[in-house]
Amino acid sequence: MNEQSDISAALIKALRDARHVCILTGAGVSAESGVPTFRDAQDGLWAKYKPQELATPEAFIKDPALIWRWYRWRRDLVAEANPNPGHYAIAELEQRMPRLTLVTQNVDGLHQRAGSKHVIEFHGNLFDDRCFSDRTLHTADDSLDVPTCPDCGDYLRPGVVWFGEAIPESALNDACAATTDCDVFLSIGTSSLVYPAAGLTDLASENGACVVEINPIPTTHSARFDFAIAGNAGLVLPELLESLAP
Ligand code: BV8
Repeated sequence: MNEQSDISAALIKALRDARHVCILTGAGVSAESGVPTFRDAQDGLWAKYKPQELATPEAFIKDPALIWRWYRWRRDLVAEANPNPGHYAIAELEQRMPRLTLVTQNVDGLHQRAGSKHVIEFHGNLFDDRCFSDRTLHTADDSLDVPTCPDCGDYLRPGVVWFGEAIPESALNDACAATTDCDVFLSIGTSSLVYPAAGLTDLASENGACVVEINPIPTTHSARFDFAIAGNAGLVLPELLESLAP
């Protein structure tokens, strides 16, 4: 059944009047593309691991071959996935809004494949291969269980930000500047558990933005939002787009 989401007239007005909209997305936006979220139980071989325990430099140092197997499994899974209506609606919003900044915690590249032009990849990109020592970009030899850097011989690693690692400076600065400046901040498909990304909502609110959560399940932060829309991104965002049409 195509239930109408509770998109209020006040929210539509705030979006229509907005000079600058900032969007933060999390794994929930890719869930409808078949990409498991960080809280979903993993299947098969990976069921016995927790993503939070694998996505760390310590796990990589302990068993680089295991970590490469996990990321190659995720790369194959994402390569088979397609953007969903939620991704496309965000890309369309970027065309319609006077200014829209998209900050994503997702590393799957689906926003770019859906047509979003300017994406701040807060946690890096799954498909980048970087030298473990100096983070320079390279192309891994996939015939090797653990590819090495052609410059220094150290291991290559996926170009994502692991737990305990700093957010890339430019991504952090650009995301904070946009969050501070925006009039409306949409937090979509995130449990708001991972920092510093989860702190952007408070930063937006403290700087006077109207803050909106879109998530089928209430989060620990839901009460902090001016609007909390209970629904799947792939349903709510196209409806939001339609409500904005003149
Ligand atoms: C940092 C890339 C400091 C990797 C990811 C001890 C030591 C150091 C740091 C810490 C520490 N303790 C805590 C911290 C901070 C830590 C943190 O926040 N930990 C949490 C667990 C408490 N943060 C960090 O470590 C960060 N760095 O603090 O550095 C520093 C500073 C200077 C110098 C050195 C260090 C780095 C965090 C980045 C981690 N990397 N990803 C990879 O992908 O392999 S995070 C990972 O979680 C993904 O990016 C994911 O997107 C992100 C957040 O999760 P969500 O996106 O919210 O996904 P989740 O599954 O949780 O929720 C999905 C939601 O979607 C749910 O609410 C669900 O209801 C909803 N949903 C489902 N379906 C839909 C939907 N919504 C809409 N529509 C649907 N259809």
